[in-house]
Amino acid sequence: MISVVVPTYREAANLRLVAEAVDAALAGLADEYELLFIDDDSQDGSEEICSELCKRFPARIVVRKGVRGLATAVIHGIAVSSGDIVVVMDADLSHPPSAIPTMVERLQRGDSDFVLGSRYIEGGSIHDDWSVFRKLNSLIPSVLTRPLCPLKDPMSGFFAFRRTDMPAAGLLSPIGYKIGLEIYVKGNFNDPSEVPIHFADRQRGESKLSLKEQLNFLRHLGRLYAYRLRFGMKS
Ligand SMILES: Nc1nc2c(ncn2[C@@H]2O[C@H](COP(=O)(O)OP(=O)(O)OP(=O)(O)O)[C@@H](O)[C@H]2O)c(=O)[nH]1
Ligand SMILES: [Mg+2]
Repeated sequence: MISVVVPTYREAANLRLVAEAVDAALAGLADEYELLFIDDDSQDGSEEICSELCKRFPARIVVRKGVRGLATAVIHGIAVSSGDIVVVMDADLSHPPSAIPTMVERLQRGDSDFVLGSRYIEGGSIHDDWSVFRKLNSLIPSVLTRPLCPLKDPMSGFFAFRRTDMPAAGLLSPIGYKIGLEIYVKGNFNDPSEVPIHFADRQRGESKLSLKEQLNFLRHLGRLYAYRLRFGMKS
């Protein structure tokens, strides 16, 4: 079974489109799938929309009350999902579900143990009207993480791995919005790989990426470096 874990906060306008696109990509595969929205009590109609969606798709919504945070939502979603393969993606349709079959196939064939949807390898792309600021905002953290990880787009929130390689919950100290990197650094991964994606800009709903989150990312990175210096560098 493939578990697709999608953190959501005020994504009511996107849920149906995500469910349809995931179903179009995965319904034909030999493995079954489940789609989990991990919602931080958005109160924007997301729950009602999901109760309709779950009649048509193997989808459900898990609502967390009194907590907020993308990273902890993803960890919670992984914990309550049940597939042997876990895929994490955003709800704003930036990540193309059509890439999931390739990601899953690599894991199943043993070609790779951590597969990332990547903007920055050959064949990958971003919308060509990104401002210089937005590009730097995406590239600088990638450069800062290079010693931790050989991947070209380590900030990507679109990744897949086998549940058995997930780091123990006690090892994780999620802050902020980049959890894929932490799972990679602390998990049992030796053969990471990237699948090129076109990263589509969000069309509906609002971005939750704030300056505070970006500063949090630097704190998070400091912790990951401390972890690696203690337990040895991986790459
Ligand atoms: N559960 C939960 N999900 C969140 C939270 N913050 C963001 N998300 C979800 O995480 C995903 C990524 O958030 P975005 O706002 O798109 O952040 P981003 O992709 O870095 O920024 P943009 O490029 O502006 O889209 C989306 O599916 C959000 O709904 C949160 O506090 N809790
Ligand atoms: Mg986004």
